[in-house]
This record gives sequence, structure tokens and C-alpha cells, in this order.
Amino acid sequence: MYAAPAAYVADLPRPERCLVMGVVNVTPDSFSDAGAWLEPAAAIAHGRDLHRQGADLVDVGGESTRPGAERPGVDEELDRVIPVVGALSAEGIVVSIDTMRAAVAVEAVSAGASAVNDVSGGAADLDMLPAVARLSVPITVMHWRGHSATMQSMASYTDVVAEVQAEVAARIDAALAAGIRADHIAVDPGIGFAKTGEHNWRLLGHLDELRALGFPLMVGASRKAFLGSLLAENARLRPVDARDDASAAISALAALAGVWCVRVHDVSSSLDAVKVASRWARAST
Ligand code: PMM
Repeated sequence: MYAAPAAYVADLPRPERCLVMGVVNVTPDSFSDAGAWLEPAAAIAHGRDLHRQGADLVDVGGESTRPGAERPGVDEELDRVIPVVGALSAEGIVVSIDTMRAAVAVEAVSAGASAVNDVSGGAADLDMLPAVARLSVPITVMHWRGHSATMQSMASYTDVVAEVQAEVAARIDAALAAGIRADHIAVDPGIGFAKTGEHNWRLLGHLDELRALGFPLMVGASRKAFLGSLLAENARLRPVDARDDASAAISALAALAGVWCVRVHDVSSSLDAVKVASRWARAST
């Protein structure tokens, strides 16, 4: 009934429990922390703080993917993330770069990043998968149907679990065909990306079917709108900054479902949650 992570991703930490990835959005417009970490010094301090809280990895991103967001130019994205990636990596913090651009991934890895997190699974930039193969670093391949400006118009499925599984399997095949090592690939259902709340819940309730693809799973549900709706009172969404308890609950349940890594904004609550899940899973064997 309860599951330990099916597998770990090579060349990343292996704490023998679900990993916790802390998020640093170096953006003016992310839904979860709009603009709070846009200045490099603030972003670096935040990354350090997440590391002190126990984050196994810190994910640095320079492009907001909230529904409707406009894309920054590549130079703008590089200016946002490279100083942050460089400073955190130099302190021994394991950094992943959240980008859909091969050029940003390449610069970030040369600045010290250990992994690439591409929400498009290599579909947004056809140079991405060959670049990651050459860099020989891990990559998270997320389910994605299109850029933020239009993605919610693509939230249409007959069977969301089967379709996400098939579409993400095609991206895994593309990654392998580009020469990326199988043990460098993690898979993510892309909670909130071209999905309604109902779709998100069905995917979370059927993580075992995504696990059946045979790759470590990442889940990024932290602070997302479907939690705001779940916790709404008097038709008012729960504010973004009051969704961390629910996010930690998702982390515990995801860990029990055998997820490899949860991507969260509040690290300490999710770290406690995955430790409880890990102890619970051990007691149930
Ligand atoms: N969600 C966001 C950004 N990057 N990466 C992965 N792998 N999975 C996600 O669900 C994901 C992601 C959007 O959330 P944010 O604006 O709070 O970073």
C-alpha cells in the first residue's frame, strides 16, 4: 500500500526518503512569491535560507509559468538566474535550473548547477535535450502542452491520467533518443500546467500509474490555485501565503505514494511531512 521512492536520480542527493526541492523564483510575476526574490542578493539569501531549512536541492528559475504569463527574453532570463546559480553552487548547495531554454541550461550548468528542470520536457526548445545529453546532468521532464499565455485553453482530456502518461512517455523517449542517460531522468505530471483542479486531483490520486513509467517522480503542487479553491471560504480563495499546511499535506501523501521529490516553497513543513511519511512507510512493511 505504501511505497518508498521507486528509484533515485543518479548524481543527486540520496537521503533514503522523498527529496525536498526548495523554490527560488527570480521573477517579478510568479504567483507564489511575486517579485520577492527578483534582486540577486535577495534570491541568494532566500536560497541559503531554504538550504538551512534542509532543502536537498534548490531550484532557481527566471521565467514565471503562471497561467497567462509573458516570457522574458533570453538575456533577461540569464541576467536573473546566473548570478544566483553561481553564488549558491559556490557554497556547496545543490542547484537545479528551472528553464525551458537550452542556452540558459548550458550557462547555468557551467555556473555550477547540478540538474535541469524543464517544465516543457524539452518541447519548448529543440536544442534542450541534446544539450542536456552533452552536459550529462539529470533532467526533470514535465508534462506540458504549451506556453503559459495559452496553456489553460489546452486543459481538455478524456482520461487525464492516461493522456498525461502517454504524452510524458513520448518526451521520455525523446530524451533517451537524444542520448540522455535513463538514470538521469525524472518525470513530473505538471500540476496546474494545462490542467484544471479536477485534473490535478485525478493525477495526484493516480500517481501509481505515472510511477509505472519506471522513472523517479517529481510533484510540484505547492501553493497552487487548486489548493486555494479547496480551502476557499465564503467563495474567497485561500490566499497564496496561507497554503503551506495544505502543501505539506500533499508532500506527505506524495511521499507515501512513492514520489522521489516534492518541489515546494516552504521547505521546513514539507521536510517534516516527508520524514513522517518515510517513517510511516517503514512501519507498514
Ligand atoms: N511548477 C512551477 C514551476 N516549475 N517545475 C516542475 N518540475 N514542476 C512543477 O510543478 C513546476 C515547476 C510553477 O510554480 P512556481 O511559480 O511557484 O515556481
